[in-house]
Amino acid sequence: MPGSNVAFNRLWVFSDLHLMDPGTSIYQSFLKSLEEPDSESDVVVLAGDIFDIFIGNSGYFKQKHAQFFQAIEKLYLKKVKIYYIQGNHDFQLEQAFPRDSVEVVDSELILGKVYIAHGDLVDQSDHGYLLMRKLFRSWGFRRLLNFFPGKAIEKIGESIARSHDKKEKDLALAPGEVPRVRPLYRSFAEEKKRQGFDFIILGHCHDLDDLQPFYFNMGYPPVHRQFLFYSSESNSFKRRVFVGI
Ligand SMILES: [Mn+2]
Repeated sequence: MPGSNVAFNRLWVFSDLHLMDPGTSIYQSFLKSLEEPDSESDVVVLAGDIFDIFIGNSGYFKQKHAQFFQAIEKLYLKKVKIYYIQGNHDFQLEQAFPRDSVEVVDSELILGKVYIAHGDLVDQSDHGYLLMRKLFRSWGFRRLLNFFPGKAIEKIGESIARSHDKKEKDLALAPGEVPRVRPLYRSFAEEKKRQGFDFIILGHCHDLDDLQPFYFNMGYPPVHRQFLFYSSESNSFKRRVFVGI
């Protein structure tokens, strides 16, 4: 399992930012947050859907997100350990980062007693999505990506992701209504707790939810403006607010 034996004092978890334009305040605030980790006992986990679309390793995405790649390089030079758990908007990233700088993880990451996943595998009843996921992460799809320029991949990816998101939004919630998937995520977290994990972090469903002190869903940062921070000193996860957005 990726990451199992990593020792750390501080841990930052980001997901579901759905970044598009580097000119936006959430993008800049995220980059600002990446300036804080500064030693080999710090870990940064990018837990999927950091970008609205980032597929494969084409120069197009690297150029568009040059500021992000610079931030990653700075962290790497400070010996901060970085994991990227792929999401359903950002995948096929195995070759996207300079060697050794970022460890790309397929679906789940275990850091001692901490379990982190994007969360797109929690709802096992969504067979259509699960099949699509398998296809998009296949070797054959990776080969196919090589024939398309990054700009085209972005366009195609956006329309596929939109259709999936739209399906979810069709089930739009009334104020105060509990999302359909919330019990699924909670029982997934409770099962991981029974397996011995102290903390379970999930994203993907954009439901800002927690079962204190062990389960946290990342919510939807463009609306909720938050990420998660852990320190071994407090041995707890706290929600932190993105500044300036
Ligand atoms: Mn997702």
